[in-house]
Amino acid sequence: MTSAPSPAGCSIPQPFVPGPPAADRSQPDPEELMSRDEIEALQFERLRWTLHYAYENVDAYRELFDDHGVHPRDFQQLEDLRLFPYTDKEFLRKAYPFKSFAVDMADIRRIHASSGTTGQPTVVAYTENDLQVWGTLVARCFRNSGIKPGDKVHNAYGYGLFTGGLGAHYGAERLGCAVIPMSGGQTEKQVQMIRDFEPQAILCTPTYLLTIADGFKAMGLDPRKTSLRTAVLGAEPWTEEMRREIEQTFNIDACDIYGLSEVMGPGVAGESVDTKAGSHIWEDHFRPEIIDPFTDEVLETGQHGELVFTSLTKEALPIIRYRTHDLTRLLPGNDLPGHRRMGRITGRSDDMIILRGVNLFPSQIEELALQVPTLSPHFMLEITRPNRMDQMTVTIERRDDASVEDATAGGKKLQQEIKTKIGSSCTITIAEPGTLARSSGKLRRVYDLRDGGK
Ligand code: DLL
Repeated sequence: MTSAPSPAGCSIPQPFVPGPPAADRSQPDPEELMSRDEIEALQFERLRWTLHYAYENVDAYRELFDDHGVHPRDFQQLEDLRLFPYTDKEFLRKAYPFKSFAVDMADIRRIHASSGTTGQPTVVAYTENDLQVWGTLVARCFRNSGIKPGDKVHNAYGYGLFTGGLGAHYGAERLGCAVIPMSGGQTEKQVQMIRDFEPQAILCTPTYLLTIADGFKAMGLDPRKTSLRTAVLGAEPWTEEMRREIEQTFNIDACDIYGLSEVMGPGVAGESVDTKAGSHIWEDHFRPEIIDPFTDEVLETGQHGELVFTSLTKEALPIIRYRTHDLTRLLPGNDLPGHRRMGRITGRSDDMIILRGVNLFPSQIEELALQVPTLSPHFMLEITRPNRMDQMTVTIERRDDASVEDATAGGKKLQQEIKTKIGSSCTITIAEPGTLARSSGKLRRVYDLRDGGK
């Protein structure tokens, strides 16, 4: 095996050498086609490297492992990953801004940061190799989702510190596409560029694609009659009902893409257009685990819980057992047997609404609302506590073509469904089409005004 010089030293040579892009970019990378046994053998070798590398190059990991009484030498088989402690956003925040980096700044080529609605943002970084891997994995996602080399790709993920814009951009370039770097916002301009440049694919959040659909309709245009064939959507939770809505609105295939800045950015996992059955996690670069978020116990493939990731090849910012707070389950690989899939993210453990003792996520409301034909996918949830009793109001727009009476009847139906399927009482307010706030990126659906609001 050849070993790549690591930017910072490690007693074990970096087992991963990024190769040149595949000559024929429409073909899978060899690692994509590996069997489960081959992937696990690779994971073992790369995990061993990562644990040593993190311990030897990041003080915070060394202290954490030492406090936990564990040493990278203790990793003797894949299951031994459980011996190592979890990390989380707080672990990275304490190292703000650059103390979690494992290499000198001279070896860093890019820095991103998460928005950080509370407290300090989390800072993430990439070496040259890291950027190559990122581009390769995003390209894999796009190819599996049906984008082809030579396609024009309209990228409406936000450019900037957010990893969505640039992450998607370089992935599409690596696949051999012509990227139109639109970023989010300026919806009329988005519509114009889609009409004039005739892209085959669009990349954005699912709720922003709905905003773009509104833009088409406002200009008297039919979104089903564009050049678009494929959308690769992510960065926020969305449901199967939302997929159907988007596919029908634009007459396209819509696939999921998942990722988070701390682990890499978009492209940690991506969905195949042939199966549309959950995103393949690229297990040659990330080892996923599902844990019980309350007991921290590791769960079996198929069980619901919190997704945890360990990076296998990252150089600038190795990630060990990072708790994402995203709730989902792992599924066995299907068309790519070496790479397990993840189910849809049902919500984040820290975004769960507890309403009079009942736990609920906005995605459950989305699922039910979209089954009522007179109601649109545009809704928001407001939680208040008058007289010390939790109260949820769902404000939802009626569809353009539904009368106020029909939408009101639809609202009653939704209220009953929420009561029977979720177990929560709520008030439904029907809003006029186009009156609720639209997103140009991640949409905020929940306004919790209890305890003064957050
Ligand atoms: O949102 C990276 C990304 C950009 C993914 C573009 C896909 C497309 P962050 O801003 O760090 O990174 O936010 C990460 O967003 O922990 C999830 O809670 C949520 N998320 C990302 N993708 C999905 C998805 C980017 N496909 C956080 N489904 C994650 C549900 C998602 N939630």
